[in-house]
Amino acid sequence: MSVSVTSTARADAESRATTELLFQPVQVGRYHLRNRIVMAPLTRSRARHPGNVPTALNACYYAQRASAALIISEATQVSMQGQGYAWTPGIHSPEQVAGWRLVTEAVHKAGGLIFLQLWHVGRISHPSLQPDAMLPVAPSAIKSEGQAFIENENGQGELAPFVTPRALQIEEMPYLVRQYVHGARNALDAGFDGVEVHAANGYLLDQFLQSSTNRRTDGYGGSVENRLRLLLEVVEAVSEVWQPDRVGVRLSPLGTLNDIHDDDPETTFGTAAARLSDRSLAYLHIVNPAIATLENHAKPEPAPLRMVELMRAKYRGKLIVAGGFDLDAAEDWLRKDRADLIAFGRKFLANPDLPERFRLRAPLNADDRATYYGGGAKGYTDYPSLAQERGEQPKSCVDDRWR
Ligand code: 8OZ
Repeated sequence: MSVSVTSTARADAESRATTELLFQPVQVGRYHLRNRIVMAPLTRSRARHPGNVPTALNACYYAQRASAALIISEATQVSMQGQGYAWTPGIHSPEQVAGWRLVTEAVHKAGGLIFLQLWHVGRISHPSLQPDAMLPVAPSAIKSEGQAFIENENGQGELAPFVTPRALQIEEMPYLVRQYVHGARNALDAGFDGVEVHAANGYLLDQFLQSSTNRRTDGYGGSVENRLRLLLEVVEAVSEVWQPDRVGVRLSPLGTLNDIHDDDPETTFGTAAARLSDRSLAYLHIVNPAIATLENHAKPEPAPLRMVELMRAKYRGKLIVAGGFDLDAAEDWLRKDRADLIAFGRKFLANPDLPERFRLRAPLNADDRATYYGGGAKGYTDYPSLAQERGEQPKSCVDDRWR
C-alpha cells in the first residue's frame, strides 16, 4: 500500500514537473542543457596542500552533483599571484591540471557538464600567499577592510589583516591577461567543457570595474569604458582559446562584498552588460542583487530589482542568476523572464541530487556552515541523496588518494 501511495505521489510530481520552467531544456552557447538548474561556484577550500591540487575527493563531490544542467567549479586561481585564500585550487601547475582531470572525468562519466571558474583575487590576498611573499596587486594602492584567510606555520587556517596592495604598472597589464590565458589553456587540457571568467565579488576584475577601488588615471581607470578594459581584454583572450560559445562571465551588480562599491552602478554594470552582450558568449551570470530580500521572503526592494531588469535588458544572451533561490522563487523568476537559468549554491552543497529533489518536491537537507571551508569528506561528500535515504548504498567514490 505504502509503495503504491509513494509511486502515485511521484507520478503526480513528475507530471507537474513537466510544466515547471526549471525543467525546460535550454541552449547555452554550444551546449543543449536538459534543464535550467545550475550549480553555482562554491569555494570549499579542500585542495591538497602544498600545491593546491584538486583530488579524488573533489572529483567525488562534483560527480555527485552531475545532475545539474551545468556545474560551475569553485573559483580557481590562474596564478600564484591570483590566490587569496589558503587551500583553494589552482589551474596554473601541471599537478593541478592532472588533479582537475580527475574531476572532469568523474563528472563526464556521471553525465554532467562542468565549466572552470577562472579567478584572480587582486588585493583580496596576503603576502604569505603570494610568490616570494610580495605584496598583492590591484588597480590602485587601496587596502580592503577585513582579513585574509591564510595558512600559519603549523599548517592551520588563520585570519590576517589585508595589506595595502601594490598598484599595477600599465606595463603589467598584458601579463595579467596572459595569466588568464594560461589558466584557460590549462582548463582545456584538463577536460573542462568551458570556462567562466570571475569578475564578481570584489576580486581583481571587479576592482578594476567598480569606482571605489580604481583610481587610475591611465587607460584602465576613470571612464567606465576604461574600467571595463581589462575585463574585455581577458574575455577576448580567453575566447580565442575556447571560442566565445564556451565562455561565461560572472558579475555582481550592486555587490559590496570585499569592501567594494561603485558611485554609479547603473552606468557601470549596464555598460558592462551591453559590452559583454556584443561578444556572443555562452552566458552572463550575475550574483542576485536582490538576494537579501529573497532569502527573507520579503518583498524585493525596487533598486536591486531595477538592476536585475537593467542587466536583462542590456544583455541579449542567456542570463544565469544566483543567490537566495528556493524552487518557488526560481519558478517565479523564470516565469517573469528575469533569468534563463537559476544557479543554486548552498542548496546544491547540501543536496547532491538537487534536481531530483526539486522534481519530486522532496524535502531538502540543510547545509552546515561549520563545514563550508576546509576539512575532508564531512560536510562535503557525505550529504545523502534521496536514493541513500531510501536505503540504497552510496556510489563509492571516496578513496584515500585525496590525502
Ligand atoms: C567565499 C569564500 C571564499 C571565496 C567568491 C570565490 O565570493 C569566492 C569566495 C566565497 O566569489
